[in-house]
Amino acid sequence: MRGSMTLAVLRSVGLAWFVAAVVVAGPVAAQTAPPAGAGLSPQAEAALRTLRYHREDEDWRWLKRGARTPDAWDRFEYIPLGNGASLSIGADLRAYYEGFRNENFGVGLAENRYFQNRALVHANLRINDNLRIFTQLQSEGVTNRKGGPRRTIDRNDLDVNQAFVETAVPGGVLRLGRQELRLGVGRILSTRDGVLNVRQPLDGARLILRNKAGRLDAFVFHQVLTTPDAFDDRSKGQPYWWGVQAQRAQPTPRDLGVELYLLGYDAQRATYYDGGVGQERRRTLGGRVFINRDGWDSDAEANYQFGTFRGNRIEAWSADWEAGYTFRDRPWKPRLGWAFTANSGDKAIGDGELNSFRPFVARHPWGQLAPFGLTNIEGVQAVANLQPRSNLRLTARRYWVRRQQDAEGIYAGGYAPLRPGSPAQSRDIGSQTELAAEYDVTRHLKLSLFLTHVEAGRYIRQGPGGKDIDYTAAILQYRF
Ligand SMILES: [Ca+2]
Ligand SMILES: [Ca+2]
Repeated sequence: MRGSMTLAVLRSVGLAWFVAAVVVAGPVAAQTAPPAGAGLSPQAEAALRTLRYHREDEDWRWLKRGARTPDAWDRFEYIPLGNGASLSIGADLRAYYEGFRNENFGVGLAENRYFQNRALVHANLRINDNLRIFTQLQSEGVTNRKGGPRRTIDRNDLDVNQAFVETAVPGGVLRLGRQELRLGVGRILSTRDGVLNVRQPLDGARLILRNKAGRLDAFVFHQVLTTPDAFDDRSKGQPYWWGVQAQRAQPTPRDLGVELYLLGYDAQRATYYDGGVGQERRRTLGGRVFINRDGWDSDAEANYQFGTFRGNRIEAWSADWEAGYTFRDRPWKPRLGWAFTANSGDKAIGDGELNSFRPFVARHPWGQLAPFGLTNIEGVQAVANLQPRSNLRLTARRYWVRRQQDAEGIYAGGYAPLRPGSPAQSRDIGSQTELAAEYDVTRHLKLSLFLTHVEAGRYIRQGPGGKDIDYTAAILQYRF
C-alpha cells in the first residue's frame, strides 16, 4: 500500500516536472516566433524534423530561422534562452500490449496477456555551441502480467535513463555521464529496446571524433543495473565495456558503409553450459559493410571473439548477412529479401575451451519476438515487404533456426541457460512466422501490430513443454 502511494507520488512528480517545463516554455517560445520558412527546402526540413532513435543526437537550433511547415510542438523543440543558450524538450511515450500462448514453449504459463507502459522525457540544454547537458527521465510499468514484472526489464518507477554533459574537444566532443550506446544496427551491443520495456543505459565516458573521412568513437562504460524503485539504478559492481569504433563517412546514402570495432567486456559473473558460473573477459573484433543502391540493399557483419572464461580460453564467432531487392516502380513497392545468421556454439562441454558466441545487449535480428538468445543459433530467413502508402509498411517473414553445435543448449535473451543440449538430441529448434504492420498515423503517432507463430522443432519437443508459441502485440507510440 505504502509502495503504491510512493509510486503514485513519484509519477506525479515526474508529470509535474514535465507540465511545468511545458507551461514555462510555451509563452517564452510564443513571444519569439521567428519568420516562417526561412530558406529551407521541404525535403531539407523533413530531414531535420526526423525524430531520431537516439533523441540526444537531434539538433533543433535550425528552428531559430523559422519553419516552413510549423508543428504544434516546435515551441518545445526550440526554446531560446538568450546569450546563445537554448532548451529542447521532448518525449517518447509507448503503450505496448503483449499476448502469449505458451510463452516458453509450454513450460510454465499457458497464457499471459498484459500491458506495458513507458515514458521517456528529455531536456537538452545547450549552454553555448561547445557545451550542453542532456537529461532523460524514464518511467516504466506493467499491468496484469501473471507473475508480475520481471526485475530489470519490465518496471522502473522513475529513474534517470540518461544524464550527460557534452563538451567540445579538438576534432569532436566528449560525453561524460549516463548515456546509451548502440553499435551498428545493434547486433552486438544495443539499448535493449524493441520487445523489452526498460532500456539499457551505461555510465561512463565517450569520445566522438569526426572528420571528412569518417567518425571514430572511443568509450568506457559500466553497465547500469535497472531496478524497479525510484532513482536507485546503479552501475557499481556491474560488467563494463570499453572499445573503439571507426565508421567510414557516407557522403550519400549510395556510398558503401563500413564500420570496424573492438569491444572489450569484463564481468565478474557469467553463466555458460561449459564451465558454469564465473569471471569472463571477452574481446570482440567486428566489422560491418552495408550498401543501398539501385533497389538492392545488403548488410553484412562478422565478429570474432577471444578472451577467457573461468581461466579457460574463449574462441567464438558470428556471421550475418541480410539483403534484398525493392521493386521501386511497382505499386506498393514490394521488396523481397533474405537473411542468414550463424552464432557459434560450444564444440564440446568440459574441454577447457568456450566457443559460445555472446552478443551482449543485442537486438534480435529477425522480427519482434525473441523466444531465445542468439548464442549457438544458426538460421535462414525469407522476408517480403510492401508499402501500400508512404506511411504504411507491411512485412511477412519466416525463418528457420537450429543449434549451431549439438553439444550445447540454448539460452534465453538475457543469457540465462534455457535448455541444455546433448549430441543425442536434434539440432532443429523450429521456425517462426511473423506478420507485421507499421502505420505512421501522423509524424508523432505510430501504431504497430505483430502476429507471430513459433513452431517448435524436434529439439524443443524432446524437452519439457515442447509446444508452439503464439504471440500478438500492439504498440502505440507518441513522440515529439
Ligand atoms: Ca530504478
Ligand atoms: Ca567447450
